[in-house]
Amino acid sequence: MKIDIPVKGMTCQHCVDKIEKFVGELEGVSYIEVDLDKQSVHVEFSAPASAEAIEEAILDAGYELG
Ligand SMILES: [Cu+2]
Repeated sequence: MKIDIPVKGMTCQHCVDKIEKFVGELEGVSYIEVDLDKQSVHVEFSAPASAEAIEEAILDAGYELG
């Protein structure tokens, strides 16, 4: 599955690294691309990962959903 999640507060490469770390730790996530200009995170995944788990990981990283 592929989703694009609007995320607030990402400003720099540090934010990109942090999002990639937290979301990348989820089993089933195969690809992450953070777009700072669009304030959006593109994720490709399969089970057991879920959209809810990915959103939770973004919140855990310290960012807000847009
Ligand atoms: Cu940053």
